[in-house]
Amino acid sequence: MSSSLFDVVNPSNESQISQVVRNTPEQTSRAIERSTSAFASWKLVPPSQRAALLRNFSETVRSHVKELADIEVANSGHTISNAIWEANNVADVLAYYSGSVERLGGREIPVAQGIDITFKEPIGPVGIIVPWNFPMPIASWGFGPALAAGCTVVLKPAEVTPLTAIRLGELALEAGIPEDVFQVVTGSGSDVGETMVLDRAIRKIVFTGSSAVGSRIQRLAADQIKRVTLELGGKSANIIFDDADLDKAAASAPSSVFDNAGQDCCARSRLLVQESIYDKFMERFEEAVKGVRVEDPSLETSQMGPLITASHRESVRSYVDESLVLFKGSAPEGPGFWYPPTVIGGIDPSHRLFREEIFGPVVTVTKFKDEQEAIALANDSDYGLSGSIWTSNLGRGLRVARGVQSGNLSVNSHSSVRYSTPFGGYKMSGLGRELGPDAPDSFCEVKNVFIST
Ligand code: TAP
Repeated sequence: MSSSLFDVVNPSNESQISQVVRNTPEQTSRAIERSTSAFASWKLVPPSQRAALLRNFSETVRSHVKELADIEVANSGHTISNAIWEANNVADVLAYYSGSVERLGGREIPVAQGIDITFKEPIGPVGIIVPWNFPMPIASWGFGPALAAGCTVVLKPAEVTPLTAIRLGELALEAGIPEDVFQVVTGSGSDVGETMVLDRAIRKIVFTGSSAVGSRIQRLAADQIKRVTLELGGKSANIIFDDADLDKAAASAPSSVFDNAGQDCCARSRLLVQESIYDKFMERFEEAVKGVRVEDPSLETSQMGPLITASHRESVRSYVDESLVLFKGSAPEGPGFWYPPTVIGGIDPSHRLFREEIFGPVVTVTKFKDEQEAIALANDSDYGLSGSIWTSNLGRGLRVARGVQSGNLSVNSHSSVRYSTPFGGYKMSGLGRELGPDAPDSFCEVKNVFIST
C-alpha cells in the first residue's frame, strides 16, 4: 500500500496549515530496520562523544525555541507562553540527560571466590508514541534518556499534531545526531503505532495517551515480553483546606485545570473544597474563572486557546449537563474549536462528570468535611496521576500527600513536571516513571558478569 497525505489544521481558525505523509505499516517496518542498523554503531559511540552530541542537540533546539513555539501555537492551539516553555523544556531535558551519559555505569559487587561486575547496556531500538496534547515535551521525556542510554528512537507523533516532531527530527540531524538514530514516522496509531508495538526489533515502547490504548499496547507487548512505560489519563484533585491562603488558592485554581484548555493529563479537574470556607472560596474562584482570557493563542495575553478538533469539542460538550453548570468563563464564537471554562457543582461522586477524564476545560466542585473525607474523595477514582493540596499546616499537607494515591502531588502549588524529578501515575494512570535521575536506567538491561579468581 503506498502512503498518502493528511491535512494538518490550525484549531484556532480551522485553516489547513500543512500536509504530512501518512506512513504505511511497510514503511514503518523499514524505519525500524534502519533504527536497528543504526543501533549497532550508536551504542558504541564513546560516552564523551554521545554526551557532546546530546548537548549539541539541546543547544540547537534552544536556538530554535521561538520557531518551534510558533509551530506549536499554529498546530496545537497552545498559548505562546506555554509553547515557549514547552520548547525550552525539550532543550532542558536533552541538556540534563547529556550529563547522565558518562555517569551511567554498573557496579562491582563483593562476592566469594571472584569478582562480580554489573554492566548497563542499552536495550535496543525504542518506539515512542505520543499524544496530541503536549507533542514536544512528552516526546523528549522519552527520547532524551533513551538516546543518552545508547538506544535509537523511532518517534510517532499523533496524527493531528505532527509538525514540531518533524522539525525536531531535522534539528537532531543538524546537531550531528547520526542518520537513523532519531527518526520521526508520521501516520496513524493503528498503522505506525501498532507496527512499532508488534515489531520484535523494537525492545521498548514508551507510550503516552489514553488508558484504553495503553492497556491494548501492554497486552500486545506481553506476547514478546517487550518493556513498556505507560503514561495515561488522570482525574486529579485540587484540595482546598480551611486554613489555606484562599486568595492564592482561588487565583491559581483556574490555570490548574483550564491550562491548555483542560487537555492536560495533570489537570486538577476535581476541586474539593472544605465546607467551612466553601462560600468564601467560590466567590473568589468565580471571579478568577471569569477573568481567564480565552483568545487567539498567538497573543502574549492569551491564557487559554481552543480545543484540538471539532470532534473532541463534541466529546467535551457531550459531558456537560447545562443544569449542573454553576458558572462559566467566556470563549470566542469561532471559527476555531472554542469552548469556555466551565464549572460544575452539586453532583455525586458516582456521576460520570466526577469519574471520567473529560480532557477539556470542565471542573467539578465537591464539598468535604475533614481530612479523612478529602483523602477518600481524592482516592475515589480509577486514576492517580497528580493533585494539589492547599493548607498552611505543613503537617497536614504531608499527611494528605501521603494519603492520596497519586504519583505527583504538590502542596500550595500546582506544579507537576520538572525534568529532574520522577513523573508518572498510580492505578490506571500508568506504569513506570519518566524524567528524574533514574530515567536512563529504564532504557538499559543490567548484565552481571562473574570472574572466578
Ligand atoms: P490516544 O488516542 O491513546 O493516542 C495517543 C497516541 O497513540 C497517538 O499518537 C495515537 O495515534 C496512538 N495510537 C492510537 N491507537 C494506537 C494503537 N492501537 N497502537 C499504537 N498507537 C496508537 O490518546 P489521545 O487522545 O491522543 O491523548 C489523550 C490522552 O492522553 C488522555 O487520556 C491523556 O490523559 C493522556 N495523556 C497522558 C499523559 C501522561 S504523561 N500521563 C500526558 C498527556 C496525555 P493517532 O492519534 O495518530 O492515531
